[in-house]
Amino acid sequence: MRIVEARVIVTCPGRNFVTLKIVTEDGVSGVGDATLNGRELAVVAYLEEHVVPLLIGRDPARIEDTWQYLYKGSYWRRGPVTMTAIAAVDTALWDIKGKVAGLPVYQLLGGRSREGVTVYGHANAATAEELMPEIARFVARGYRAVRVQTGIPGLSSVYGVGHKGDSYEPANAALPEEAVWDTALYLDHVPRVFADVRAEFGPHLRLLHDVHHRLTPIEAARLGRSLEPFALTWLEDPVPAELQDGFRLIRQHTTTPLAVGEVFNTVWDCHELITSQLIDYIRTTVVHAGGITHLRRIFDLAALHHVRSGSHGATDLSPVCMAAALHLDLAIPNFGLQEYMPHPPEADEVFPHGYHFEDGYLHPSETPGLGVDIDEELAARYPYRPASLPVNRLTDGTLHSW
Ligand code: EZ4
Ligand code: CO
Repeated sequence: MRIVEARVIVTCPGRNFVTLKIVTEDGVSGVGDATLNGRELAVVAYLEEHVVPLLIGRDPARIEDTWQYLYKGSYWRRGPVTMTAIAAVDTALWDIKGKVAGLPVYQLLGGRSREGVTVYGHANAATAEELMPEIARFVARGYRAVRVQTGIPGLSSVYGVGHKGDSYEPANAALPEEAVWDTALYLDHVPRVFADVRAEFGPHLRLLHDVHHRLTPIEAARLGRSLEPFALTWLEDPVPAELQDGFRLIRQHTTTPLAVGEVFNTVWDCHELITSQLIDYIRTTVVHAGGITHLRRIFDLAALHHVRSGSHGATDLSPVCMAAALHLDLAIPNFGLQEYMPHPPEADEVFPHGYHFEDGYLHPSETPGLGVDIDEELAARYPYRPASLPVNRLTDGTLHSW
């Protein structure tokens, strides 16, 4: 069997998504997510100009060989654009393999290791008063874990805190919006919020918090220590993680569990974090870390070092990525948690899928392959719109990050 066609589909049902669809000579097709938030068209060009010509005529069954060919054969290894493109190919080939075998992809990965995929939702609120009902909404719907983010008194906007409702969209303007950040105000406020949340919801609800890379290691150590009484499941992205050694310092000072990895694209971004046991959860996911094939490799290394998975699952990862992530989540021995931000209805319509939420768990589709597709006619009705993530400046104007 040969690949005869590979199409790159760009659509914006509520937000931008890039999808690769690979078609074989027998008419079997597979899909892969290729969305890189705010840099979508760079991946489109990489795929159309450099990858699609290499796919035509190849055997779609050779998933590992194709992965190695695209990774090693380009000379320029790694990087988010390259790895997102490779992920899309890899995901589509797993979809095809499942369809040809007549099995859901998790069966090809070793079968189920659990009954369902435990997910966490996002409770965001501008103020502490609005926060409690938001968390209660998730509890009422059966969520076992909730990420808690709030506004900070004295700061007019805070990344990761959206409007009321299920989905927020940080990539909100064609050119990046700019916000002001103050670490002292943040470090003072967050422990008070978690004290209130624990007082209201008791000791058993699993709570998470995302720092979005805004602290230095010693600041993060202080935050982690001040949150210890509230027993978080994880503190996410405490520092920018180019320097893996930074986590060593945080680790010396706090027992608050650490999660990182949504911006990583290969195992080389986290091998030190994992092998030195500097983190507790690795947040790499299918679309940005080289597809199912490479993510499995990262998770296997993590399993050897007491690190569990905690894959990124924000709305800029398409339902195709979510479907693929769920198959892997169900199969691996060291699954931890899966982030889940439901997509807006128009995105769910463009990407018909069989995975579903029930009682705090997501369940992948039982249909052969990934159990997700793209409705290309509908997708064509939502043209691409440039959208960027915001940036933060300190009060004196210094560029910070998110
Ligand atoms: O900032 O998906 O944990 N989730 C997050 C997300 C990310 C966006 C970036 O594209 O931090 O909101
Ligand atoms: Co995050």
